[in-house]
Amino acid sequence: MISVSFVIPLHNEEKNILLLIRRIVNFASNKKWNYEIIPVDDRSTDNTASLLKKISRENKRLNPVFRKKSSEEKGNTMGRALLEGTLKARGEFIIWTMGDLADDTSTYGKIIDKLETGFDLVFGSRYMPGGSRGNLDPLKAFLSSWGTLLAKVMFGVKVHDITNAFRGFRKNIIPELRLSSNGFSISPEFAIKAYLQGYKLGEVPTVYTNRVEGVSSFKLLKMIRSYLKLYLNLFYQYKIRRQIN
Ligand SMILES: Nc1nc2c(ncn2[C@@H]2O[C@H](COP(=O)(O)OP(=O)(O)OP(=O)(O)O)[C@@H](O)[C@H]2O)c(=O)[nH]1
Ligand SMILES: [Mg+2]
Repeated sequence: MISVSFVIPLHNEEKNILLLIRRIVNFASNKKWNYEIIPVDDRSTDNTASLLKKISRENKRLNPVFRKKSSEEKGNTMGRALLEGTLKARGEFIIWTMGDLADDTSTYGKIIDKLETGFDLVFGSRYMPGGSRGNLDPLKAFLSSWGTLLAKVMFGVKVHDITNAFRGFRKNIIPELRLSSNGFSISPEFAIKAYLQGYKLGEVPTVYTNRVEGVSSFKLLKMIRSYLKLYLNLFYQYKIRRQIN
């Protein structure tokens, strides 16, 4: 039985993907984990897909997904990719880790250790003591801390970093949450819903590294708009409608 599934969202990461997979393989083999890696490519126009096809023929632990954009999908679809990879995953524990080498490999072990002590969702946290946002640019740092602060004020979520998609969780919590964000808002949506449904949230410190290679998919205004829309919807759904009913 597979115990850990790594799910990696990818869009045009030909310069990063091989190194990331090598790092995961080294880490998970050293730990003697029974693991699989599910890279989820979304319409990359570089060599990401062909590289994935080649290496997955050589390594049976790789189980890639190649998404085709459906007609109603617009813009960034990282959220959909992460969910699709998660549904395909066979592990008891899932780790979402980014395809641009942003996440510190040594955090994988800390996440799994914490999940094994009974937590349901464990964040790689840049903002808790011991964590660091590294060289993340100040505007993004502001936005990401603001996203976490607002979730604390509006919903009472107590962890320090919910906007980082880097996290691990028990696969069996996913169906009940009915996550629906297409893009980057999947990160706060997952955290807020899991908290409100009573799951046990934990965090471990991690050090973030800004991408060195490849092109960013980050769009500031779209991100702010989608976060606000998400938070207001969840507030209505969980705080107002439930009180009326
Ligand atoms: N499957 C999929 N992955 C995506 C999509 N957009 C971005 N990604 C991946 O999601 C991860 C995060 O995207 P990034 O472009 O790094 O976004 P960011 O971290 O906000 O910005 P930078 O790191 O500064 O570039 C990376 O692994 C991307 O390859 C998408 O539409 N589909
Ligand atoms: Mg990134």
